[in-house]
Amino acid sequence: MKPTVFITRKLPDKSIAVLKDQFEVRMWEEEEVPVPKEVLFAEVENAEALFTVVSDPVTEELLSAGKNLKVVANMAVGYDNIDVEAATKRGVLVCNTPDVLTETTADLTFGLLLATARRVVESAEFIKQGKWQSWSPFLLAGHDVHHKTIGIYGMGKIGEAVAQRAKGFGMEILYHNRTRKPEAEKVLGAKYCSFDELLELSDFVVAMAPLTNETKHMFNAEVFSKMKSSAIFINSSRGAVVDEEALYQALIHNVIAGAGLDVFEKEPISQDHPLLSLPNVTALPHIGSASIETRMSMIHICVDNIQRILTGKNPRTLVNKSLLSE
Ligand code: 8YV
Repeated sequence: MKPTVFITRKLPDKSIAVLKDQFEVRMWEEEEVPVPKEVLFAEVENAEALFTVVSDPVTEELLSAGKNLKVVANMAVGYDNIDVEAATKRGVLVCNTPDVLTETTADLTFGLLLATARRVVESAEFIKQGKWQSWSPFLLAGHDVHHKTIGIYGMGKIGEAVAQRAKGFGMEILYHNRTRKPEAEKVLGAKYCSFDELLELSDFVVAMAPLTNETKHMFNAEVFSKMKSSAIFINSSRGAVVDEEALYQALIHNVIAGAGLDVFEKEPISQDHPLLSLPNVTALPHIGSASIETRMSMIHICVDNIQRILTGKNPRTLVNKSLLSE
């Protein structure tokens, strides 16, 4: 019998042809509705490989149901949706998709920064709604980006790619990270500083950190109160690094000037989410890596990893690396 692969989202046929040739491929086909829990559990019971996205919680309970599971291939660089410890305990390989999405996510992050500072979305709505009656000096005037100070919290690969873009805009680049990044300091002129200094000095504070127990809700009321009142906060990493209620309060009380958000604590958010009611918030539906080229590359890595693992080879990318060295 061929090993079974279960895919939780509808993918283009041609992108999974390699899997279809060799394995029994089952896929949740509905694009508007996520796979229901009971269907997911029933599918995982018979699967050797599971193809997931970040909005699929891969819990210890799900992993226990997957008695034959060998691999979870997550179509994302982040894997906070997966209980990696539970997977490792069961010998299940967890694969992600690093590198291929770095530049694409940095483009979106910088675009979100520009859009928020220069009120691009608001201005586009304004003209479409027929509100452009006359010219006035401060009509939809925003704030400059060039030559301002950007503070990047989390200088991983995407953080560095954002810094590269900031350099092109003549910005002063500050960063805070668990470890120093000599290359970014040398090549991009980025300056390492404490988290508090970053908050106090930056015109744009960009959250680029993965979601962990340490980073959860780290952007809270106290943190927002340390930022400039003219600061714009940008988040395209994970929603839960922010205390959303604290951000809402900071925005309505002018503690900070605006926010550009590609991610939210519980996605998808509904239209009545309080942050969506604020004119100084630019909100996007988690599209950081969403270019056709990059999404195809991400699928390709997942497919390749599944194919390799189910045929006894090592994957190209692996999160729980200890499993291969045993
Ligand atoms: C995912 C992401 O592609 O890579 C990540 O960590 O958040 C996105 O790029 C998307 O959320 C689907 O899993």
